[in-house]
Amino acid sequence: MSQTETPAKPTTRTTATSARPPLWKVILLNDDVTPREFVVKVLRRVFRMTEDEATAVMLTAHRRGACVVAVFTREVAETKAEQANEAGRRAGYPLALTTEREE
Ligand code: TYC
Repeated sequence: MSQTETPAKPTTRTTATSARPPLWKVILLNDDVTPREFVVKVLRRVFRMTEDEATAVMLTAHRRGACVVAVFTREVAETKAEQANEAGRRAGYPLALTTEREE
């Protein structure tokens, strides 16, 4: 390239115009009724967590009122939240998980 030529513009974008789908948080809400062990069991089954991971998430929700369990694409987040809610319903507990779009 000669001294007078302008270099080609870089083609790599640094800002996200993103082909990635938005992510959705699954949020576990505390309640006064659902037994701790039941919450842990459901988290382990639905979110494939270890005992320690599930216990940590359960305790955070218990102490702070809510805890982000994980993030997924919208459909996966909604399916998992519903599976956990359904498990609570079937057992007669008010276990509640919601989903929220990530910023
Ligand atoms: N607070 C419940 C109890 O004391 C346990 C619990 C924890 C319930 C987290 C829901 O998301 C929850 N038995």
